[in-house]
Amino acid sequence: MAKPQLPKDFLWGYATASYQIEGAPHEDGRADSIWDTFCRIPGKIADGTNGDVACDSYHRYKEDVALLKQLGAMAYRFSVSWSRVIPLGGRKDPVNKAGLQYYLDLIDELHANGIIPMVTIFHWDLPQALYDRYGGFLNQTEYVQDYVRYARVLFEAMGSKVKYWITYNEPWCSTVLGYSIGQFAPGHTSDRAKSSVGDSSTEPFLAGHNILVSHGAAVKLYRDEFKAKDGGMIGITLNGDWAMPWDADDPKDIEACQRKLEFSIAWFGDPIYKGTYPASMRKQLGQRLPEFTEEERKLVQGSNDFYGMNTYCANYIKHKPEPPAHEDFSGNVEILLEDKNGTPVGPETQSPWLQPNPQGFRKLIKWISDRFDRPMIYVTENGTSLKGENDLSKDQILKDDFRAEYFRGYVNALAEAVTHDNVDCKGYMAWSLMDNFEWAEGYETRFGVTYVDYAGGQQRMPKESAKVVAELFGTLCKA
Ligand code: GCO
Repeated sequence: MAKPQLPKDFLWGYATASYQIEGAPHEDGRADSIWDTFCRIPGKIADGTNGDVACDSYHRYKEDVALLKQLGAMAYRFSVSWSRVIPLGGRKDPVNKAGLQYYLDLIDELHANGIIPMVTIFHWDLPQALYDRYGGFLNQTEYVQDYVRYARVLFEAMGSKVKYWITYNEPWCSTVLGYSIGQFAPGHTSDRAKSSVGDSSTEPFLAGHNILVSHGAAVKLYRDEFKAKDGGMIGITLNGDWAMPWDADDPKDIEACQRKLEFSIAWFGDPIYKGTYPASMRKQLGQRLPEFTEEERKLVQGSNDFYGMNTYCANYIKHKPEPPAHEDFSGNVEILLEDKNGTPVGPETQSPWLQPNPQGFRKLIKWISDRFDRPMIYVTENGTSLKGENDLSKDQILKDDFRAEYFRGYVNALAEAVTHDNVDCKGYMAWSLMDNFEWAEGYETRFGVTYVDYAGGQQRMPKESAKVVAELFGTLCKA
């Protein structure tokens, strides 16, 4: 059997997101995003923190780029804060030149250091004004136009310098966690929101539908007006983790795994690659799942130049008795960390939902490749926290065995998938360049290959995993 390897021109690097690293929430004209306001609600963030300072990357972007260079990264995936660029968000609201300039400077700094930018247009931080005005994602007429205008501002300003565009990061999180159970901003649960149009069992699907249409509309704009001259690519990033049957001998658990993958990944992937929602979702949700009009379908189907894949772990999946609960978002399954015999998915980490399982990664990327007819894939996030990292000594943190081992497992599994499973993967962005604000989990949970000393002057110190990632790609990318 051929030795696992990756293409010579394989693009590897690191990912971050604006609200998780930038800080400076009100500097140079930036207005609140839904995450700024969400963090002010007592009890929403585990340690009561917020992104007001985070890694201070608004002021330290040159240091961040120097760090990327030091780590040998070829590419950097970052996101733009919409409310920095258009503080009030809407299509008639003014563009904030200073906010836009921050990203232009960052991109220039990356190019000056030979690092390729990959820009995420939206990574969860919706301008608060758009949620207040019309409920954000819930109002298709308003939202799609506002999003497309925001995308236009970025394409016009940065298009000649950016070859990789991602319309959305993980719409599943924005919809289910943000518009149903209230775990993520805007913490929308229909009973407390003025702007509700349904209830918390329908609104996530409506929000998801409108996100898909706005993605399609932005891709159309890019293809019509920018792609030929700028020569870039555009796609969406979807999240989902591998599903393994709780009882490997029970056909119902095996079927439940497929449903789980469909309710997370194919919910957004099928409309883009096949023009419809998955049959399992239509069956379970009936009229609560919107239908695509012909016009919407034309925008959405075929709208990916590449598939952005985020994944972290695997789960055991057990079927639940019929009928599904009304407020079910997972395909009527139970998500477990041990199988029937008590075998865990993998070792525990600091994140309750994350137990590493590298072979699950290989199976998942193959599942995605098969389901969507072998799309070009970029892994846009993959990484791990580790249990109790905050309580370790600096030396132990930098030694970083656990995370190093995670990347060995996952990157080798990726090379196996590319070499043996006919998967077309062209790049990999590890999450994350540095420790940062981990959303509802605050700063207790660290995901960086670089330690950030928040209290000690924001010093950045590369951990062992950063070295291991560079070595892995150095060895594997030789084809
Ligand atoms: C995600 C987020 C990241 C998280 C990471 C670890 O896309 O889920 O992009 O922002 O920090 O996944 O939980």
